[in-house]
Amino acid sequence: MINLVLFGPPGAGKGTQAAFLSNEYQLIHLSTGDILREEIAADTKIGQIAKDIICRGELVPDTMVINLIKEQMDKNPTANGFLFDGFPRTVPQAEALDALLVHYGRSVSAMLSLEVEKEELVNRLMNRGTTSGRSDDSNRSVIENRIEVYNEKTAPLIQYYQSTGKYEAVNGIGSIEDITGRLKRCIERVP
Ligand code: B4P
Repeated sequence: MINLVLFGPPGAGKGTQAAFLSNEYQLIHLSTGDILREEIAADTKIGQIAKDIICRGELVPDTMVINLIKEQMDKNPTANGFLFDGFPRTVPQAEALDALLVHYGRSVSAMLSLEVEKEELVNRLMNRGTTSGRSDDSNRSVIENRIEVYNEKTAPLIQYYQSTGKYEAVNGIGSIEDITGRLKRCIERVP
């Protein structure tokens, strides 16, 4: 049973790679970005709160995303494993994930960190913004804010997972297939 954290800055390719990996390893794909966008589309209370925060490129409150992840895990008690995409994004989220997994007798198997430099991230997201309809992808200053928020609040998780020996850096530049291959080689080394 494996539980993977797919990590990286905005636009690193987490969502893109998660689709292949969850299928290949029969894992439940949990993307907090996708879940929040569903809440926004359904105009729920959570969606109404998240909408403006996402538009500005900030992070939604920890308790909100932790509860959303818990709900999804509770719905899938017999899952083969989970692929967490875009979660955790803060140290309190990582601590909450560890506690949730302990509750199910599981733990994080590996944290796979896609490494892509800033200019490439901005280009990819601006490019996606031309077709995605995502408000957070269509404005350069919002994209740059997302990257700053990542550096300030999310990048410290690298140290968090390094300290437990779970961190694996993966070059996120190249063709989508090549990057999938790199990620699969890391997953196959997971004990
Ligand atoms: P996410 O949905 O997680 O947004 P993301 O970081 O842009 O996704 P990703 O990196 O997966 O991009 P993708 O693969 O699609 O979050 C959106 C917002 O929700 C956050 O800013 C935050 O406000 C909120 N949120 C989400 N989770 C949260 C949490 N845990 N706590 C608090 N707030 C949270 O790739 C991007 C583009 O690159 C695509 O167009 C893709 O086609 C392209 N691409 C991918 N791989 C490529 C490659 N190898 N070469 C060229 N292009 C590539």
